Amino acid sequence: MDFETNRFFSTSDPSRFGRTRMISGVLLTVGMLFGVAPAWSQGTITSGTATFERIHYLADNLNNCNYFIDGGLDNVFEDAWYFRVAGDSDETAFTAPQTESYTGPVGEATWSNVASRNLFDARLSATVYDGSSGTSSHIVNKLTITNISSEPLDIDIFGYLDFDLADTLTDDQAVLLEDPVLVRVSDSTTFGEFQGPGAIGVQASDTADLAVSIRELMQDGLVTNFDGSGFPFTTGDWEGAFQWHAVIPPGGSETFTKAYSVNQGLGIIFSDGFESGDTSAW
Ligand SMILES: [Ca+2]
Ligand SMILES: [Ca+2]
Ligand SMILES: [Ca+2]
Ligand SMILES: [Ca+2]
Repeated sequence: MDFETNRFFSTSDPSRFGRTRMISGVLLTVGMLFGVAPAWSQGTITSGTATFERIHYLADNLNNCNYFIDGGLDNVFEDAWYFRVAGDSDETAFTAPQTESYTGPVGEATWSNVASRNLFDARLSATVYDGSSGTSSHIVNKLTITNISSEPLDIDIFGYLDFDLADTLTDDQAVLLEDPVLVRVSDSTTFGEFQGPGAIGVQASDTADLAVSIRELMQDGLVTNFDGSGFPFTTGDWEGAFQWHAVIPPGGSETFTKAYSVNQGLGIIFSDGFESGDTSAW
């Protein structure tokens, strides 16, 4: 009870509403009251009986996406991305994109001239895959950064995920299966994996612990580099993220992949060379 209370209006940023399970209409009203309602992107991608619903792109504690497997419970509270260009004093969130499309299993969003800095464009492609078993699925998110400047772009990318497996937020646990690129999260009924191929760092925390919460670290006014802390994660409201680093030449692009699954492993997906995975091996 206490942490729910504490999370509500717990920071100086009025957009950081505490986690609630209010209906979206109430949330929208509250957001409008404070004039900080994010762009309410709406889009759904599906594969078989797996559905991923994008509500908005910023992780703002308002539940920015839903991941339903076989018409059952939602498994994800928020999924978001951040960046930091060399020399920046803190990370910056990717907020509302300029374009969005949702067709079949594929959702795409684009950001042109991100943050009006004349440094880079971004494109996010998300593909959901139904699993081979009744209650399994995975989703692959690819964020492509294109350097539009005349200088090399030295950039760190952060891929964030707040699993609430089986739509219960206080009972998730997590371990690092492969440091720093593969995490296993589980509760008593459900497990999920979270993978960041090529990541240089990973970190986890409890969203209720504001001193170390990753969403707080992404806006704390300081440079944040992940150190692997937060594992093993004992029971709580797990959140985690990967960090990648790249130096992208003028005109060049680099793609960062963040994948996660429910009730199936992910390791084979990226080790067999096929993102759709060899389901016979799971
Ligand atoms: Ca959700
Ligand atoms: Ca749970
Ligand atoms: Ca920071
Ligand atoms: Ca969580």
